[in-house]
Amino acid sequence: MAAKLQLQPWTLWAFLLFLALFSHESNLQCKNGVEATKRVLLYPQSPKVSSIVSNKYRTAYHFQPPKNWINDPNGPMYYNGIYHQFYQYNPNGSLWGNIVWGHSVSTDLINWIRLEPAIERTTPSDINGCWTGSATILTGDKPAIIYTGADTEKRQVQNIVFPNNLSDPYLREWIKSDNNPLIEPVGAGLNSNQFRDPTTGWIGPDGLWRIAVGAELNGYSAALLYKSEDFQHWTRVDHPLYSSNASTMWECPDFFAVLPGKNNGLDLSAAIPNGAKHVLKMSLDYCDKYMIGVYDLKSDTFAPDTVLDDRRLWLRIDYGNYYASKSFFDSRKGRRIIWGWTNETDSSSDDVAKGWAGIHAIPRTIWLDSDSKQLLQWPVEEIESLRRKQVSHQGMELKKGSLFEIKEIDTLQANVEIDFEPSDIDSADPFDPSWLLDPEKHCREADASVHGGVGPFGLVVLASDNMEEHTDVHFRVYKSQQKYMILMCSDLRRSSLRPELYTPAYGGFFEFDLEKEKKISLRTLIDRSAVESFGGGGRVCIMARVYPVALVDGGTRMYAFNNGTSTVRVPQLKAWSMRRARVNVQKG
Ligand code: DQQ
Repeated sequence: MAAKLQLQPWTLWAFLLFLALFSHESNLQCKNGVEATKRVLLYPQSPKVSSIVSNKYRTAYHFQPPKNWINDPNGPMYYNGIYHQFYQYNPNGSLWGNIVWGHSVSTDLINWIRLEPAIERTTPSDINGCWTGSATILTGDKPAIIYTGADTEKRQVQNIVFPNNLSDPYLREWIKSDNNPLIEPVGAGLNSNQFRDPTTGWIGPDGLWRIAVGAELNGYSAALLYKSEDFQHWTRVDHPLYSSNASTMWECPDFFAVLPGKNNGLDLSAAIPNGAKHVLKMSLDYCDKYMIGVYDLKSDTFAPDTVLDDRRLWLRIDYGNYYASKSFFDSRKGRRIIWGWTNETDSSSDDVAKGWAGIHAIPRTIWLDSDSKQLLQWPVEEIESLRRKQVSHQGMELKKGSLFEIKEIDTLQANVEIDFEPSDIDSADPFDPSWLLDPEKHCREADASVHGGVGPFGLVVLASDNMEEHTDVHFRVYKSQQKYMILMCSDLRRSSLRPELYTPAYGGFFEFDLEKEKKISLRTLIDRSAVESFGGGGRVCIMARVYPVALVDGGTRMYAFNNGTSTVRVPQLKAWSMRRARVNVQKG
Protein backbone atom coordinates (compact mmCIF):
# COMPACT_ATOMS: atom_id res chain seq x y z
CA MET A 1 0.00 0.00 0.00
CA ALA A 2 1.32 3.45 -0.89
CA ALA A 3 2.42 5.40 2.15
CA LYS A 4 1.02 8.87 2.66
CA LEU A 5 3.59 11.47 1.77
CA GLN A 6 4.20 13.91 4.61
CA LEU A 7 4.95 17.23 2.98
CA GLN A 8 5.85 20.03 5.33
CA PRO A 9 6.26 23.22 3.32
CA TRP A 10 7.56 25.27 6.28
CA THR A 11 10.31 22.77 6.87
CA LEU A 12 11.31 22.74 3.25
CA TRP A 13 11.48 26.53 3.16
CA ALA A 14 13.61 26.66 6.27
CA PHE A 15 15.78 24.01 4.73
CA LEU A 16 16.27 25.88 1.46
CA LEU A 17 16.83 29.20 3.18
CA PHE A 18 19.48 27.64 5.32
CA LEU A 19 21.18 26.09 2.33
CA ALA A 20 21.36 29.49 0.72
CA LEU A 21 22.73 31.25 3.79
CA PHE A 22 25.40 28.86 4.90
CA SER A 23 27.97 27.72 2.46
CA HIS A 24 31.26 27.90 4.33
CA GLU A 25 33.70 25.92 2.29
CA SER A 26 36.53 23.88 3.52
CA ASN A 27 40.00 23.87 2.04
CA LEU A 28 41.02 20.70 3.81
CA GLN A 29 39.26 18.15 1.63
CA CYS A 30 41.00 15.08 0.31
CA LYS A 31 42.81 16.65 -2.55
CA ASN A 32 45.67 16.28 -4.76
CA GLY A 33 48.69 18.43 -5.31
CA VAL A 34 49.92 21.46 -3.51
CA GLU A 35 47.29 21.90 -0.81
CA ALA A 36 47.62 18.31 0.30
CA THR A 37 51.40 18.22 0.41
CA LYS A 38 51.72 21.59 2.15
CA ARG A 39 49.14 20.70 4.76
CA VAL A 40 50.46 21.18 8.25
CA LEU A 41 47.84 18.98 9.86
CA LEU A 42 48.14 15.51 8.49
CA TYR A 43 44.55 14.66 9.32
CA PRO A 44 41.87 17.31 8.84
CA GLN A 45 40.58 18.56 12.16
CA SER A 46 39.08 21.83 13.38
CA PRO A 47 41.55 23.61 15.67
CA LYS A 48 39.33 26.64 16.21
CA VAL A 49 35.95 24.98 16.67
CA SER A 50 33.94 25.93 19.75
CA SER A 51 34.22 23.16 22.27
CA ILE A 52 31.50 20.61 23.01
CA VAL A 53 32.79 17.68 24.99
CA SER A 54 30.17 14.97 25.06
CA ASN A 55 30.09 11.20 25.10
CA LYS A 56 26.87 11.39 23.09
CA TYR A 57 29.18 11.77 20.05
CA ARG A 58 30.77 8.43 20.88
CA THR A 59 29.70 5.73 18.45
CA ALA A 60 27.61 2.78 19.61
CA TYR A 61 28.55 0.08 17.10
CA HIS A 62 31.72 1.18 15.31
CA PHE A 63 35.05 -0.23 16.48
CA GLN A 64 36.98 1.77 19.05
CA PRO A 65 38.74 1.08 22.35
CA PRO A 66 37.19 2.34 25.62
CA LYS A 67 39.51 5.33 25.64
CA ASN A 68 42.52 6.94 23.95
CA TRP A 69 43.66 7.41 20.40
CA ILE A 70 43.46 4.87 17.56
CA ASN A 71 44.42 5.07 13.93
CA ASP A 72 45.20 2.42 11.27
CA PRO A 73 43.71 -1.08 11.39
CA ASN A 74 46.63 -3.50 11.55
CA GLY A 75 47.03 -7.18 10.72
CA PRO A 76 43.36 -8.23 10.57
CA MET A 77 43.00 -11.99 10.29
CA TYR A 78 40.74 -14.96 10.91
CA TYR A 79 42.48 -17.75 12.74
CA ASN A 80 41.04 -20.85 14.41
CA GLY A 81 37.51 -19.50 14.72
CA ILE A 82 38.51 -16.05 15.95
CA TYR A 83 38.75 -12.70 14.17
CA HIS A 84 41.69 -10.58 15.28
CA GLN A 85 41.82 -6.85 14.89
CA PHE A 86 44.99 -4.98 15.81
CA TYR A 87 45.26 -1.22 15.64
CA GLN A 88 47.62 1.70 16.06
CA TYR A 89 46.91 2.74 19.64
CA ASN A 90 48.22 5.34 22.08
CA PRO A 91 47.83 3.76 25.53
CA ASN A 92 48.57 7.10 27.22
CA GLY A 93 46.19 9.56 25.64
CA SER A 94 43.88 10.65 22.87
CA LEU A 95 46.42 12.24 20.52
CA TRP A 96 48.72 10.35 18.15
CA GLY A 97 51.93 9.19 19.91
CA ASN A 98 53.51 6.34 21.94
CA ILE A 99 52.05 3.99 19.38
CA VAL A 100 51.65 0.28 20.23
CA TRP A 101 49.54 -2.43 18.62
CA GLY A 102 46.19 -2.60 20.39
CA HIS A 103 44.55 -6.04 20.06
CA SER A 104 40.91 -7.16 20.11
CA VAL A 105 39.20 -10.42 19.21
CA SER A 106 35.71 -11.31 18.04
CA THR A 107 33.62 -14.16 16.73
CA ASP A 108 31.33 -11.95 14.67
CA LEU A 109 33.29 -8.81 13.63
CA ILE A 110 30.80 -6.66 15.54
CA ASN A 111 31.23 -7.44 19.25
CA TRP A 112 34.83 -7.26 20.43
CA ILE A 113 36.85 -8.32 23.46
CA ARG A 114 39.81 -6.12 24.31
CA LEU A 115 43.18 -7.72 25.05
CA GLU A 116 46.52 -6.36 26.17
CA PRO A 117 48.61 -4.67 23.44
CA ALA A 118 50.26 -7.24 21.18
CA ILE A 119 53.36 -5.29 20.12
CA GLU A 120 55.08 -2.61 22.17
CA ARG A 121 58.20 -0.47 21.75
CA THR A 122 60.79 -2.64 23.49
CA THR A 123 63.71 -3.31 21.14
CA PRO A 124 66.23 -1.19 19.21
CA SER A 125 64.38 -1.94 15.98
CA ASP A 126 61.06 -0.51 17.20
CA ILE A 127 61.97 1.71 20.15
CA ASN A 128 60.67 4.81 18.35
CA GLY A 129 57.47 3.31 17.00
CA CYS A 130 55.54 0.11 16.29
CA TRP A 131 53.76 1.13 13.16
CA THR A 132 51.47 -0.44 10.64
CA GLY A 133 51.83 -3.98 9.32
CA SER A 134 49.98 -7.10 8.23
CA ALA A 135 49.34 -10.66 9.29
CA THR A 136 50.04 -13.69 7.09
CA ILE A 137 49.02 -17.28 7.77
CA LEU A 138 52.16 -19.20 6.89
CA THR A 139 52.47 -22.74 5.60
CA GLY A 140 51.68 -25.09 8.49
CA ASP A 141 48.89 -22.78 9.64
CA LYS A 142 51.09 -20.51 11.70
CA PRO A 143 50.38 -16.77 11.79
CA ALA A 144 53.11 -14.15 11.58
CA ILE A 145 52.97 -10.38 11.60
CA ILE A 146 55.44 -8.12 9.81
CA TYR A 147 55.25 -4.50 10.96
CA THR A 148 57.25 -1.31 10.64
CA GLY A 149 59.47 -0.25 13.51
CA ALA A 150 61.14 3.11 13.93
CA ASP A 151 64.62 2.19 15.13
CA THR A 152 67.10 3.98 17.39
CA GLU A 153 68.05 6.28 14.50
CA LYS A 154 64.37 6.75 13.60
CA ARG A 155 64.90 4.83 10.38
CA GLN A 156 61.92 2.75 9.29
CA VAL A 157 62.64 -0.99 9.31
CA GLN A 158 60.48 -4.09 8.98
CA ASN A 159 60.18 -6.51 11.94
CA ILE A 160 58.41 -9.79 12.56
CA VAL A 161 56.51 -11.29 15.52
CA PHE A 162 55.01 -14.75 16.06
CA PRO A 163 52.39 -15.95 18.54
CA ASN A 164 54.00 -17.33 21.68
CA ASN A 165 51.39 -20.02 22.20
CA LEU A 166 49.33 -21.32 19.29
CA SER A 167 47.00 -23.12 21.65
CA ASP A 168 45.87 -19.84 23.22
CA PRO A 169 42.64 -19.21 21.25
CA TYR A 170 43.15 -15.44 21.49
CA LEU A 171 46.89 -15.44 20.60
CA ARG A 172 47.45 -12.92 23.37
CA GLU A 173 51.22 -12.93 23.42
CA TRP A 174 53.47 -12.15 20.46
CA ILE A 175 57.24 -12.73 20.45
CA LYS A 176 59.70 -10.66 18.45
CA SER A 177 62.20 -12.54 16.32
CA ASP A 178 65.91 -12.31 17.12
CA ASN A 179 66.38 -11.68 13.39
CA ASN A 180 64.73 -8.23 13.64
CA PRO A 181 64.99 -6.00 11.78
CA LEU A 182 64.28 -8.28 8.84
CA ILE A 183 64.49 -5.50 6.29
CA GLU A 184 66.43 -2.25 6.51
CA PRO A 185 66.00 0.82 4.33
CA VAL A 186 69.05 0.30 2.16
CA GLY A 187 69.54 0.94 -1.54
CA ALA A 188 70.05 3.94 -3.74
CA GLY A 189 67.24 6.47 -3.75
CA LEU A 190 65.29 4.92 -0.86
CA ASN A 191 64.18 7.44 1.76
CA SER A 192 64.71 5.74 5.15
CA ASN A 193 61.92 7.85 6.69
CA GLN A 194 59.41 6.83 4.06
CA PHE A 195 59.60 3.06 4.06
CA ARG A 196 56.75 1.36 5.85
CA ASP A 197 53.51 -0.60 6.17
CA PRO A 198 54.25 -4.07 4.72
CA THR A 199 51.40 -5.98 3.08
CA THR A 200 50.18 -9.47 3.86
CA GLY A 201 52.55 -11.99 2.27
CA TRP A 202 51.66 -14.18 -0.71
CA ILE A 203 53.39 -17.27 -1.98
CA GLY A 204 54.09 -17.91 -5.65
CA PRO A 205 54.28 -21.20 -7.60
CA ASP A 206 58.07 -21.00 -7.10
CA GLY A 207 57.47 -21.48 -3.36
CA LEU A 208 58.82 -18.03 -2.54
CA TRP A 209 56.98 -15.58 -0.32
CA ARG A 210 56.45 -11.98 -1.41
CA ILE A 211 55.53 -8.82 0.46
CA ALA A 212 55.26 -5.23 -0.72
CA VAL A 213 56.33 -2.22 1.36
CA GLY A 214 55.23 1.39 0.81
CA ALA A 215 58.13 3.69 0.02
CA GLU A 216 59.48 6.84 -1.48
CA LEU A 217 62.02 5.85 -4.09
CA ASN A 218 63.95 8.58 -5.92
CA GLY A 219 61.25 11.02 -4.92
CA TYR A 220 58.44 8.84 -6.32
CA SER A 221 55.87 6.58 -4.67
CA ALA A 222 56.47 2.84 -4.86
CA ALA A 223 55.28 -0.49 -3.53
CA LEU A 224 58.67 -2.19 -3.17
CA LEU A 225 58.70 -5.93 -3.62
CA TYR A 226 60.62 -8.39 -1.41
CA LYS A 227 61.00 -12.16 -1.71
CA SER A 228 61.84 -14.83 0.86
CA GLU A 229 62.08 -18.57 1.20
CA ASP A 230 61.38 -18.66 4.92
CA PHE A 231 59.50 -15.39 5.62
CA GLN A 232 62.47 -14.18 7.68
CA HIS A 233 65.27 -13.53 5.20
CA TRP A 234 64.17 -11.10 2.53
CA THR A 235 65.73 -9.86 -0.71
CA ARG A 236 64.50 -6.84 -2.57
CA VAL A 237 63.39 -7.55 -6.13
CA ASP A 238 65.18 -5.23 -8.57
CA HIS A 239 61.92 -3.60 -9.66
CA PRO A 240 58.97 -2.44 -7.53
CA LEU A 241 55.66 -4.26 -7.70
CA TYR A 242 54.49 -0.91 -9.06
CA SER A 243 55.59 2.70 -8.78
CA SER A 244 54.28 6.04 -9.93
CA ASN A 245 55.70 9.50 -10.33
CA ALA A 246 52.22 10.96 -9.82
CA SER A 247 52.79 10.95 -6.03
CA THR A 248 55.73 10.84 -3.63
CA MET A 249 54.91 8.16 -1.04
CA TRP A 250 52.32 5.44 -0.57
CA GLU A 251 51.35 4.50 2.94
CA CYS A 252 49.58 1.25 3.80
CA PRO A 253 49.69 -0.53 0.43
CA ASP A 254 47.33 -3.48 0.14
CA PHE A 255 47.48 -6.07 -2.64
CA PHE A 256 44.81 -8.66 -3.36
CA ALA A 257 43.04 -10.67 -6.05
CA VAL A 258 39.37 -10.37 -7.01
CA LEU A 259 37.03 -12.10 -9.44
CA PRO A 260 34.73 -9.98 -11.64
CA GLY A 261 31.13 -10.02 -10.46
CA LYS A 262 31.77 -12.54 -7.66
CA ASN A 263 31.61 -11.47 -4.08
CA ASN A 264 33.48 -14.50 -2.86
CA GLY A 265 36.99 -13.46 -1.93
CA LEU A 266 40.32 -14.96 -2.92
CA ASP A 267 43.31 -15.94 -0.83
CA LEU A 268 46.31 -14.45 -2.60
CA SER A 269 48.44 -17.42 -1.58
CA ALA A 270 46.06 -19.97 -3.11
CA ALA A 271 45.89 -20.76 -6.83
CA ILE A 272 44.34 -17.70 -8.47
CA PRO A 273 41.59 -18.67 -10.94
CA ASN A 274 41.65 -17.57 -14.57
CA GLY A 275 39.93 -14.27 -15.14
CA ALA A 276 40.92 -12.88 -11.75
CA LYS A 277 42.18 -9.33 -11.47
CA HIS A 278 44.53 -7.83 -8.95
CA VAL A 279 44.08 -4.68 -6.93
CA LEU A 280 46.78 -2.41 -5.57
CA LYS A 281 45.48 -0.03 -2.91
CA MET A 282 47.54 2.84 -1.54
CA SER A 283 46.94 5.56 1.06
CA LEU A 284 47.93 9.10 0.16
CA ASP A 285 46.58 12.63 0.45
CA TYR A 286 44.35 11.43 3.30
CA CYS A 287 42.52 9.16 0.82
CA ASP A 288 42.59 5.46 0.02
CA LYS A 289 42.95 4.97 -3.72
CA TYR A 290 43.34 1.88 -5.87
CA MET A 291 44.18 0.51 -9.27
CA ILE A 292 42.77 -2.63 -10.90
CA GLY A 293 45.11 -4.55 -13.13
CA VAL A 294 46.95 -7.71 -13.94
CA TYR A 295 49.68 -9.27 -11.85
CA ASP A 296 52.17 -11.43 -13.68
CA LEU A 297 53.63 -13.87 -11.17
CA LYS A 298 56.54 -14.76 -13.46
CA SER A 299 57.83 -11.23 -13.89
CA ASP A 300 56.41 -10.15 -10.53
CA THR A 301 54.91 -6.99 -11.93
CA PHE A 302 51.55 -5.39 -11.57
CA ALA A 303 50.19 -3.57 -14.63
CA PRO A 304 47.10 -1.39 -14.08
CA ASP A 305 44.40 -1.76 -16.75
CA THR A 306 44.38 2.04 -17.03
CA VAL A 307 47.33 4.25 -16.19
CA LEU A 308 46.20 7.69 -15.07
CA ASP A 309 48.93 10.27 -14.60
CA ASP A 310 46.64 12.61 -12.70
CA ARG A 311 46.06 11.01 -9.31
CA ARG A 312 42.84 12.95 -8.79
CA LEU A 313 41.33 10.46 -11.22
CA TRP A 314 42.45 7.34 -9.34
CA LEU A 315 39.55 5.32 -7.98
CA ARG A 316 38.82 5.58 -4.28
CA ILE A 317 37.85 3.00 -1.71
CA ASP A 318 35.84 5.68 0.07
CA TYR A 319 35.20 9.30 -0.82
CA GLY A 320 34.96 10.56 2.76
CA ASN A 321 36.95 10.35 5.99
CA TYR A 322 38.54 6.92 5.57
CA TYR A 323 42.23 6.08 5.52
CA ALA A 324 44.91 3.43 5.94
CA SER A 325 42.55 0.57 5.10
CA LYS A 326 43.65 -3.01 5.13
CA SER A 327 41.91 -6.11 3.81
CA PHE A 328 42.11 -9.80 4.65
CA PHE A 329 40.74 -13.03 3.28
CA ASP A 330 38.11 -14.43 5.64
CA SER A 331 38.44 -18.19 5.17
CA ARG A 332 35.43 -18.74 7.42
CA LYS A 333 32.98 -17.23 4.95
CA GLY A 334 35.13 -17.14 1.82
CA ARG A 335 35.03 -13.37 1.47
CA ARG A 336 37.49 -10.47 1.46
CA ILE A 337 36.92 -7.88 4.16
CA ILE A 338 38.35 -4.38 4.28
CA TRP A 339 38.71 -2.10 7.30
CA GLY A 340 39.58 1.60 7.35
CA TRP A 341 40.30 4.24 9.96
CA THR A 342 38.14 7.32 10.45
CA ASN A 343 39.52 10.24 12.39
CA GLU A 344 37.63 12.71 14.58
CA THR A 345 37.15 16.04 12.80
CA ASP A 346 36.41 18.16 15.86
CA SER A 347 39.39 19.71 17.66
CA SER A 348 42.24 17.77 19.21
CA SER A 349 41.67 19.71 22.45
CA ASP A 350 38.13 18.28 22.53
CA ASP A 351 39.62 14.85 21.89
CA VAL A 352 41.86 15.29 24.92
CA ALA A 353 38.88 16.38 27.00
CA LYS A 354 36.72 13.48 25.74
CA GLY A 355 39.57 11.05 26.32
CA TRP A 356 39.09 9.22 23.01
CA ALA A 357 39.69 9.77 19.31
CA GLY A 358 39.30 7.68 16.17
CA ILE A 359 37.09 4.81 15.07
CA HIS A 360 37.20 2.10 12.45
CA ALA A 361 34.57 1.99 9.73
CA ILE A 362 32.25 -1.02 9.70
CA PRO A 363 34.14 -3.95 8.13
CA ARG A 364 33.05 -4.26 4.51
CA THR A 365 32.93 -7.17 2.12
CA ILE A 366 34.80 -6.02 -0.98
CA TRP A 367 34.64 -7.47 -4.49
CA LEU A 368 34.96 -6.53 -8.16
CA ASP A 369 32.09 -5.29 -10.33
CA SER A 370 31.21 -7.57 -13.25
CA ASP A 371 32.70 -5.13 -15.78
CA SER A 372 36.02 -5.16 -13.84
CA LYS A 373 36.02 -1.38 -13.71
CA GLN A 374 35.57 -0.78 -10.00
CA LEU A 375 35.33 -2.38 -6.58
CA LEU A 376 32.05 -2.76 -4.71
CA GLN A 377 31.72 -2.75 -0.93
CA TRP A 378 28.97 -3.67 1.47
CA PRO A 379 28.86 -3.80 5.29
CA VAL A 380 29.47 -7.35 6.52
CA GLU A 381 26.19 -9.20 7.00
CA GLU A 382 26.89 -9.63 10.73
CA ILE A 383 26.00 -5.96 11.29
CA GLU A 384 22.38 -6.93 10.68
CA SER A 385 22.34 -8.66 14.08
CA LEU A 386 22.18 -5.19 15.64
CA ARG A 387 18.91 -4.30 13.92
CA ARG A 388 15.91 -3.98 16.16
CA LYS A 389 12.79 -1.88 15.53
CA GLN A 390 11.99 -1.68 11.81
CA VAL A 391 9.81 0.66 9.78
CA SER A 392 9.14 0.20 6.09
CA HIS A 393 7.31 2.08 3.38
CA GLN A 394 6.52 0.91 -0.13
CA GLY A 395 5.45 2.59 -3.32
CA MET A 396 6.03 6.22 -2.36
CA GLU A 397 6.39 9.04 -4.84
CA LEU A 398 8.64 11.97 -4.08
CA LYS A 399 7.72 14.95 -6.21
CA LYS A 400 9.97 17.98 -6.55
CA GLY A 401 10.40 19.58 -3.12
CA SER A 402 9.21 16.56 -1.10
CA LEU A 403 10.46 15.79 2.35
CA PHE A 404 9.22 12.54 3.87
CA GLU A 405 9.96 12.08 7.53
CA ILE A 406 11.15 8.62 8.61
CA LYS A 407 9.70 8.25 12.09
CA GLU A 408 9.51 5.76 14.91
CA ILE A 409 13.10 4.63 14.89
CA ASP A 410 16.16 5.82 16.76
CA THR A 411 17.53 8.49 14.43
CA LEU A 412 20.91 8.53 16.20
CA GLN A 413 21.58 4.80 15.72
CA ALA A 414 19.99 3.60 12.52
CA ASN A 415 20.37 1.60 9.35
CA VAL A 416 18.39 3.06 6.45
CA GLU A 417 18.00 1.44 3.04
CA ILE A 418 16.17 3.24 0.23
CA ASP A 419 15.71 2.46 -3.44
CA PHE A 420 15.17 5.52 -5.63
CA GLU A 421 13.59 5.05 -9.05
CA PRO A 422 13.74 8.22 -11.17
CA SER A 423 10.60 8.45 -13.30
CA ASP A 424 12.04 10.40 -16.21
CA ILE A 425 15.70 9.65 -16.82
CA ASP A 426 15.61 11.48 -20.15
CA SER A 427 15.45 14.74 -18.23
CA ALA A 428 18.92 14.09 -16.73
CA ASP A 429 21.31 16.99 -17.23
CA PRO A 430 24.40 16.44 -19.40
CA PHE A 431 27.61 15.25 -17.75
CA ASP A 432 30.88 17.14 -18.05
CA PRO A 433 33.89 14.78 -17.69
CA SER A 434 35.99 17.59 -16.14
CA TRP A 435 33.84 17.23 -12.99
CA LEU A 436 35.62 13.92 -12.30
CA LEU A 437 38.69 15.92 -11.28
CA ASP A 438 36.92 17.41 -8.28
CA PRO A 439 33.59 15.83 -7.30
CA GLU A 440 33.67 17.67 -3.96
CA LYS A 441 33.60 21.00 -5.76
CA HIS A 442 30.64 19.75 -7.74
CA CYS A 443 28.86 18.68 -4.54
CA ARG A 444 29.44 22.13 -3.08
CA GLU A 445 28.13 23.91 -6.14
CA ALA A 446 25.26 21.52 -6.88
CA ASP A 447 24.09 21.08 -3.29
CA ALA A 448 20.74 19.77 -2.15
CA SER A 449 19.02 23.10 -2.83
CA VAL A 450 19.98 23.22 -6.51
CA HIS A 451 17.30 21.58 -8.66
CA GLY A 452 18.56 19.27 -11.36
CA GLY A 453 16.65 17.38 -14.06
CA VAL A 454 17.00 14.13 -12.08
CA GLY A 455 17.99 14.79 -8.49
CA PRO A 456 19.15 15.71 -6.01
CA PHE A 457 17.28 13.04 -4.05
CA GLY A 458 18.39 11.15 -0.98
CA LEU A 459 18.42 11.28 2.77
CA VAL A 460 18.63 14.06 5.33
CA VAL A 461 19.99 12.74 8.62
CA LEU A 462 20.77 14.12 12.07
CA ALA A 463 18.55 17.13 11.40
CA SER A 464 17.52 19.48 14.18
CA ASP A 465 13.81 20.28 14.60
CA ASN A 466 14.10 23.56 12.73
CA MET A 467 16.53 22.19 10.10
CA GLU A 468 19.27 24.55 11.15
CA GLU A 469 21.46 21.49 11.36
CA HIS A 470 21.29 18.62 8.89
CA THR A 471 23.55 16.26 6.94
CA ASP A 472 22.47 15.43 3.38
CA VAL A 473 23.39 12.27 1.52
CA HIS A 474 22.08 12.51 -2.01
CA PHE A 475 22.33 11.54 -5.66
CA ARG A 476 22.19 13.47 -8.90
CA VAL A 477 21.85 11.75 -12.27
CA TYR A 478 23.69 12.95 -15.40
CA LYS A 479 23.53 11.67 -18.95
CA SER A 480 26.88 10.79 -20.43
CA GLN A 481 26.86 9.54 -24.04
CA GLN A 482 25.33 6.04 -23.79
CA LYS A 483 25.48 5.79 -20.01
CA TYR A 484 24.50 7.59 -16.86
CA MET A 485 26.87 9.11 -14.37
CA ILE A 486 25.62 9.34 -10.82
CA LEU A 487 27.05 11.84 -8.38
CA MET A 488 26.75 10.86 -4.73
CA CYS A 489 27.38 13.58 -2.15
CA SER A 490 27.57 13.50 1.60
CA ASP A 491 27.26 17.17 2.36
CA LEU A 492 28.27 18.08 5.91
CA ARG A 493 28.30 21.84 5.49
CA ARG A 494 25.13 22.31 7.52
CA SER A 495 25.75 19.33 9.80
CA SER A 496 26.50 21.44 12.86
CA LEU A 497 25.94 24.94 14.18
CA ARG A 498 29.38 24.84 15.76
CA PRO A 499 31.41 27.46 13.89
CA GLU A 500 34.79 26.57 12.38
CA LEU A 501 34.08 22.85 12.29
CA TYR A 502 35.61 20.90 9.40
CA THR A 503 32.48 20.20 7.35
CA PRO A 504 33.26 19.30 3.73
CA ALA A 505 30.86 18.19 1.03
CA TYR A 506 32.30 14.78 0.13
CA GLY A 507 31.44 13.35 -3.25
CA GLY A 508 32.17 10.68 -5.83
CA PHE A 509 30.84 9.71 -9.28
CA PHE A 510 29.94 6.25 -10.52
CA GLU A 511 28.91 5.02 -13.93
CA PHE A 512 25.57 3.24 -13.87
CA ASP A 513 23.32 1.48 -16.35
CA LEU A 514 20.21 3.22 -15.09
CA GLU A 515 18.14 2.15 -18.08
CA LYS A 516 18.65 -1.48 -17.10
CA GLU A 517 18.88 -1.20 -13.33
CA LYS A 518 16.07 1.35 -12.93
CA LYS A 519 16.81 1.94 -9.23
CA ILE A 520 19.67 3.57 -7.36
CA SER A 521 20.07 2.24 -3.84
CA LEU A 522 21.29 4.10 -0.80
CA ARG A 523 22.24 2.48 2.47
CA THR A 524 23.30 4.70 5.35
CA LEU A 525 24.51 3.59 8.76
CA ILE A 526 24.02 6.35 11.29
CA ASP A 527 25.95 5.90 14.49
CA ARG A 528 25.85 9.18 16.42
CA SER A 529 28.86 11.12 15.05
CA ALA A 530 29.43 8.61 12.21
CA VAL A 531 27.44 8.62 8.96
CA GLU A 532 28.58 5.82 6.67
CA SER A 533 26.88 5.60 3.28
CA PHE A 534 26.89 3.11 0.40
CA GLY A 535 25.49 4.29 -2.94
CA GLY A 536 24.51 2.27 -6.01
CA GLY A 537 25.01 -1.10 -4.29
CA GLY A 538 28.40 -0.04 -2.88
CA ARG A 539 29.85 1.71 -5.95
CA VAL A 540 30.53 4.90 -4.02
CA CYS A 541 31.08 4.72 -0.26
CA ILE A 542 31.35 7.81 1.92
CA MET A 543 32.31 7.77 5.59
CA ALA A 544 31.77 11.00 7.50
CA ARG A 545 32.03 12.40 11.04
CA VAL A 546 29.52 15.01 12.17
CA TYR A 547 29.01 16.83 15.46
CA PRO A 548 25.52 18.38 15.52
CA VAL A 549 24.57 20.37 18.59
CA ALA A 550 21.12 18.78 18.38
CA LEU A 551 22.67 15.36 18.92
CA VAL A 552 23.82 16.52 22.35
CA ASP A 553 20.98 18.84 23.26
CA GLY A 554 17.86 17.13 22.04
CA GLY A 555 16.68 14.81 19.32
CA THR A 556 17.32 14.64 15.61
CA ARG A 557 15.10 13.83 12.65
CA MET A 558 15.52 11.97 9.41
CA TYR A 559 13.92 12.46 5.99
CA ALA A 560 13.92 11.11 2.48
CA PHE A 561 13.76 13.95 -0.04
CA ASN A 562 13.67 14.86 -3.69
CA ASN A 563 14.62 18.28 -4.90
CA GLY A 564 14.99 17.42 -8.58
CA THR A 565 12.53 18.57 -11.23
CA SER A 566 11.27 15.09 -12.09
CA THR A 567 9.46 12.80 -9.68
CA VAL A 568 11.32 9.95 -8.03
CA ARG A 569 9.55 6.78 -6.95
CA VAL A 570 10.61 5.00 -3.81
CA PRO A 571 9.52 1.39 -4.28
CA GLN A 572 11.11 0.40 -0.99
CA LEU A 573 12.27 2.21 2.12
CA LYS A 574 13.40 0.24 5.16
CA ALA A 575 14.88 1.62 8.33
CA TRP A 576 15.92 0.02 11.57
CA SER A 577 17.05 1.24 14.97
CA MET A 578 20.48 -0.17 15.73
CA ARG A 579 21.42 -1.70 19.07
CA ARG A 580 24.64 -0.82 20.82
CA ALA A 581 27.33 -3.45 20.13
CA ARG A 582 29.68 -4.77 22.81
CA VAL A 583 32.78 -3.10 21.44
CA ASN A 584 35.79 -3.63 23.68
CA VAL A 585 33.79 -3.16 26.88
CA GLN A 586 35.01 -6.49 28.15
CA LYS A 587 38.63 -7.36 28.78
CA GLY A 588 39.80 -10.85 27.90
N1 DQQ B 1 50.08 5.41 10.31
C1 DQQ B 1 51.16 4.62 10.82
C2 DQQ B 1 52.14 4.49 9.71
C3 DQQ B 1 51.29 4.69 8.52
C4 DQQ B 1 50.36 5.77 8.95
C5 DQQ B 1 51.73 5.30 12.05
C6 DQQ B 1 49.12 5.86 8.12
O1 DQQ B 1 52.76 3.21 9.71
O2 DQQ B 1 52.03 5.02 7.39
O3 DQQ B 1 50.77 5.38 13.07
O4 DQQ B 1 48.07 6.45 8.82
